[in-house]
Amino acid sequence: MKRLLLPFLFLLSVFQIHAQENLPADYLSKEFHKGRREAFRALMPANSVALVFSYPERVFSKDINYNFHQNPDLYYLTGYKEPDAVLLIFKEAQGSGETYNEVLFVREKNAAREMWTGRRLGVDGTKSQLGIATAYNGNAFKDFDIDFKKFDKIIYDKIPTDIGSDKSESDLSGLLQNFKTKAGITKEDESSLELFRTITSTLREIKTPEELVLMRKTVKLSCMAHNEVMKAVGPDMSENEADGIHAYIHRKYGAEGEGYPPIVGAGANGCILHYGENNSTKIDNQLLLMDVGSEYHGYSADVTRTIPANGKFTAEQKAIYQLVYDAQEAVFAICKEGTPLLELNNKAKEVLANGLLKLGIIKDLKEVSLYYPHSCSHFLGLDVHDKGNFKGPQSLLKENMIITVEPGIYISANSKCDKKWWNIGVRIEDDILIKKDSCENLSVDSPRKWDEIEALARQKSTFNEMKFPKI
Ligand SMILES: [Mn+2]
Repeated sequence: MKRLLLPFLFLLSVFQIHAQENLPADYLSKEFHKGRREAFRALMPANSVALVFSYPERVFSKDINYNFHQNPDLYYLTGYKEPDAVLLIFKEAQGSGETYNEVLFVREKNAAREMWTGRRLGVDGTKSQLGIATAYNGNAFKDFDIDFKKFDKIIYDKIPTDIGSDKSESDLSGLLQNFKTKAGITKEDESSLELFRTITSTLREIKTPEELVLMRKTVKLSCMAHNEVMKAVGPDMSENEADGIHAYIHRKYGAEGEGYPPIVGAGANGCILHYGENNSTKIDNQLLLMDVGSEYHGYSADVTRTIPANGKFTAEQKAIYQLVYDAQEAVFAICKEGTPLLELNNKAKEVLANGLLKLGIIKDLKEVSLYYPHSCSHFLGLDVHDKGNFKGPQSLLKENMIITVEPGIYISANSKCDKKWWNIGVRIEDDILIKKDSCENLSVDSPRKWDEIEALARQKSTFNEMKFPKI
């Protein structure tokens, strides 16, 4: 018997993809996700059900997809990181006998597929690692015994219409189609979408202690990356190389990648708000604007620093830089619980307008939007532009919100001012934790004052010593 069993076991092991070892030890805990589902349920109306689908996979090149990025709402509620999934949360317990109040449908284990496209948690892993007691394979959703008509409210997010299908019941397209059929949805119900947005925004705009640990980490390591580039940068460096140093430092400290496409623009490129080509081969003696933040276990930093490539600000660059700095300081001073969100941008705009007038760059305060066309703040968290309730003037800052404060001035060539100001683009962006009577700058580890930046730029970076063969 033993002799027969051994080859059999060996065969089994060939087709088994083993669980991964040496994973980070600081992922959000299953207790965190359970707590978030309970908080979600508490905000649901009586006799309701909510559905949260995974994000679609997207094509990068023919038969190759982009690295999958989970829907932050589903990640927040479950920790599940794979595509083709749907979570159901019920307000009240369902079923008779063994009841349940949540169900997660996941990708089925498949050794052959896992050898090609990576490990799958499967039903058992979902139960043991994510602590979700009721989990099924996606193909069971079609016949899952649920009468959607008995609920007073079905809560769901916008249903994507531009996704591919593998013609199975269990991919995202199949799950969505079966949901629409089972629930008799022919057109999205606006009030359902609104309710979904309100609940997820209400939860996600306030960070829990576990989230704050990860937010502090992602922001701190992004600061380390900015500092290293400040030391390493020189006129001969390309934008893309500076971008690459950020990416390397992020990964060195354990981040999965970046929370958004990095903006690394020199001179004129720094005046383009969402510049993303990062392909200028030389920074030259220009200002380099870097809006780069890591993503660490799902949480995004959003930090911008603007530095002189040769290590010294010119008089004009310094004047603009100081003005943006002053605007940021003025906003920090009112960042605390109870301040209306709209006040932040009003304050930034007021300081910038007065400063530009004083420098003779504008003739009328209203012209400030020529050079400061965006707004000052947004929520920050799992999404770089995170969810949060914004309902006009009555929306106030609350304790444990995290927002950005990011005033900027962008004077592109041919602007109607003295040409000595042209191609100066400055943004300074910090990540701010709101407290009861004040705020805490989480990105304090990267210098913001012009003289501190110049001092750091005089230091040598490890990257300056690295020599690679010429090709
Ligand atoms: Mn931002």
